[in-house]
Amino acid sequence: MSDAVQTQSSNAAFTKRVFSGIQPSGDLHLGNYLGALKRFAGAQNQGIETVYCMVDQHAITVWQDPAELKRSTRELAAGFIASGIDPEKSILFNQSQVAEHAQLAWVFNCVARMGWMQRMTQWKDKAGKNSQNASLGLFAYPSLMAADILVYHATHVPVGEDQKQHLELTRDIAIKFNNDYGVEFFPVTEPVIEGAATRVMSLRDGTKKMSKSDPSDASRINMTDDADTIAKKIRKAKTDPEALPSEAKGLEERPDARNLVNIYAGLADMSVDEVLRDVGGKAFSEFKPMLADLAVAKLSPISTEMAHLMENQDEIDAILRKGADSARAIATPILEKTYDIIGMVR
Ligand code: AQP
Repeated sequence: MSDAVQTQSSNAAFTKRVFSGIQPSGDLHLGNYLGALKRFAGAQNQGIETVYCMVDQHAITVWQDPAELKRSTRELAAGFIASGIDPEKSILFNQSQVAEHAQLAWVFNCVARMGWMQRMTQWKDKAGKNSQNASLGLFAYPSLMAADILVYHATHVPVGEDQKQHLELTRDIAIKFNNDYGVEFFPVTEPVIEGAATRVMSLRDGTKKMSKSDPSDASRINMTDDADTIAKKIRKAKTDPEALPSEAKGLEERPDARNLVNIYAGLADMSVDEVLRDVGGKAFSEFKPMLADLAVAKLSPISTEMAHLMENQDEIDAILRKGADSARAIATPILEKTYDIIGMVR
């Protein structure tokens, strides 16, 4: 999609480093878990350097209640840790504590083009018909996201399918910067979007993604929902009257059914075909309780741990401060070098 010319063919010169972030803009849900958190822990446990961030500056691109933003940031940190992110192994912090993100974002605002931003589907979806009234920050969101990633020279970014377009824009910004200044300074980041549930859909509409901002709480499973609530939401999830097929292609025209099977596959670490080999031919009245049991078994230990961690908020704050110090140790020299490349006197 870009006006940038692709010249950099590999990231061979860069050490493999993973970066990803989540907005503290509401309650974490099953989409965030399967599309992001679960895979973040996977990358950490492969021994790769991992940097994970609560992107509070992204959250304020739409209005956030200040007290609620603080609570959500700490709860999100608890969600990361309860999902297996170990602050001793990964760098874990909130974005606003590392000023280099916003500083590099300004540079990228001057590299990225208005037309690139205007094409972003998230901008079109979130700003809607009222775009003149949307914040400038919401428009420039992908530029800050590029800075989040590139200020660490991150080479790999695990995200859900919904973030693919923003990552392509991150690549375009890196390529244009490198071309404009005749350097190979920023890596051309690889999106890591794999597995069965990289796009978890709404339980009320299998064509819409599960989202924190959906006004219907029944559309999503929150990570803090108790067992009864999870079972009730799955029981009420939209489906169709047919039994489950025994092969994935039988789900092609059945978005609601496909979503529930995808969720099962994501939670069980199975492929969709493996799930259908076991449950093909079953009615939803039989499959839904199986899915509810699996969801409760996987999510309950996480929500219990989150509640436990939230009892000691000072400890969470200390973890985030320490993580921010480690993040700055990587980001500061990269920003300094960027300033030098673009000709800022230091
Ligand atoms: N439905 C989803 N399926 C798979 N992955 C998802 N992610 C979000 N929703 C799904 C992944 O979670 C990570 C963090 O997302 P985010 O909170 O930073 O932003 P978002 O994508 O805008 O999430 P929401 O829930 O839709 O928030 P709102 O409603 O506030 O916009 C990303 O890796 C994302 O891919």
